[in-house]
Formats: sequence, structure tokens, C-alpha cells
Amino acid sequence: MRRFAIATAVFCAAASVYAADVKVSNLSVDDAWARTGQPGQVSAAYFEVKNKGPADKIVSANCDCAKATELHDVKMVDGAMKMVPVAGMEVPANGELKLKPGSYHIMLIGLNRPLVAGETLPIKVKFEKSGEVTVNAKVKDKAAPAGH
Ligand SMILES: [Cu+2]
Repeated sequence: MRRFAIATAVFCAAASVYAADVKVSNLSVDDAWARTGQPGQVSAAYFEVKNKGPADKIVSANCDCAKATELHDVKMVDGAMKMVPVAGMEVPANGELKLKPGSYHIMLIGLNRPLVAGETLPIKVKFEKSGEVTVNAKVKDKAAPAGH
């Protein structure tokens, strides 16, 4: 079983070489990944958006894998790191937006199925101006820091 898992991981790594980064309008999305998780649990997804044009904004995200998909940030509240839902994530003009642990993330709430390391998880991300794209996040087994 363990050998099978390793073989699968190698195959997926090879496949991702030609899985081109998602591009839409002036935006490109790179390095998308999500945490492993079990049904009923939460997970989070992260990626980078590079922008060669005017400012844009992520206004929503959706994944079939979870009951709810929310946009979250992590803030210091009363001395503790807490996740807070946000209405949008700004992508600056000719700049970049990084979703990463301890900062902005896509929150996957109430997983419908296990997220297994090595699989590719499609997440629909909607930009205010550039429209909706499907980001293929690589599922990775990484420990969650406090507050994601
Ligand atoms: Cu969160």
C-alpha cells in the first residue's frame, strides 16, 4: 500500500510539469495547493496570483469537495491568531496576491470526501473583473500552523 502511494505521488509530480499555470486576462495563478483532510473536517487552499494589468479582486471561490467554501484571512484578535471571513482579496495592479498559511486562504468547510496527498483538487475562483477560473490545487500533507 505504501509503495502504491509513493508511485502515485511520483506520477502526479510528473503530470504537474505540463499542467500549465492558469491564466485569465492579465492574471496568472501559480503554486496552488491544499491540505489533506478527512470527511467532515476543514481544509484550506493557497495559491499566488500575479497581475500584469489593472487591479482585480477575488470575490468568491467554490469547491465541490466541501459544503462551504469561504475566503478567509488570519488576524490577531485579543492576542490570538484567528481566522476571519473576508468579502474579497485584492489583487494589486501590476502586483501579486499571495495566499499562504497564516494569511489569506481559501477555506474548505465540511469536506464531502477525503482529500488525499498527491491528488489534484479543482477549485473555482471568481475574480471581479477577469471572471471565473478553475485552479487545480495539489493536495499536500502539511501540518496546519495555528489559525491555518
Ligand atoms: Cu480559514
